Amino acid sequence: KPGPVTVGGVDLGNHLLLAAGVLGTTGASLARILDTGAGGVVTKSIGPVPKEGHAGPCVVTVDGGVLNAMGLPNPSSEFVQELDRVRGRPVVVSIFGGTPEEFSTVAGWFTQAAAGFELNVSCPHAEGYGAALGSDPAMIEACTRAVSRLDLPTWVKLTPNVTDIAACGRAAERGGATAIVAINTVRAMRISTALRRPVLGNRFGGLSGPAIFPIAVRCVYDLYEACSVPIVGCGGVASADNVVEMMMAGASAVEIGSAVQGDVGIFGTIAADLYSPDGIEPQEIVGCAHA
Ligand code: RRO
Repeated sequence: KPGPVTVGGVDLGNHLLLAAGVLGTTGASLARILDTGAGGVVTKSIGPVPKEGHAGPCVVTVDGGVLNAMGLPNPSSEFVQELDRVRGRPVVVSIFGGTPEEFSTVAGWFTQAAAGFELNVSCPHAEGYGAALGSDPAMIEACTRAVSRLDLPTWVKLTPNVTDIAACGRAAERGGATAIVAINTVRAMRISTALRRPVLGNRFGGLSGPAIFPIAVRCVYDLYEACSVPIVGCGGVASADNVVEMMMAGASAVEIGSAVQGDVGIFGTIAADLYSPDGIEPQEIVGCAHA
């Protein structure tokens, strides 16, 4: 059994967290995933106003992963009540906004309930919120500073849909980020040849799952060289060996999303493999592939 670990200011039960997404929309779901062996959980992203999300289909299984365009559905400030059920547990609240002021407003609602924040500057299909903001280092820095001011751990989740992810990581760090999370989904599209139209209602969306694991490893590797704060790896992780590989690239903790949809017991399974008596010592392998 691993001891507790602290990553980017957040005290975790182990190195494995639920990634932001649909499994983080209720307090009951977050509690259940913590009970299955996750060392921490990240909520579905919460924004400045309630949002219904895109018209369906919003989630489609494709070769190698899952394509989604949920459209940032969230209950906004009402979500605070959901967190009553997980008070005192390692819950990182994912937040988004279009401006530094909006990020600051949303974060302010959760200062009592959150163990820390994860700033979502990386949704690949969000009008006014995702792509433009997340590829602009000056905006990343300003939004990060608006939240890090509140003196809670401030993680910043980056998009892979940029030429220079290291520049985005350095910008978050200048803004006071306590950890960098990489990656959000990869901008992608599938077309139904039978229906002659895109499979997603929104036409394009974000790809997650095993197909993006090599992209995530490359991003974590780049960020580890560019940044001084810890890196949290995310993207296609589905096994203990994937966790070890992410750590060798430079991740101090790892988030799992799509693989949990297919197997709600996966945290217990991976933790049992990872922390077996003949398993690895995470503190010895983080970044070892850079030697
Ligand atoms: O809600 C979404 O459609 C969504 C978000 Br906020 C995100 O950050 N990443 C993603 O793939 N989908």
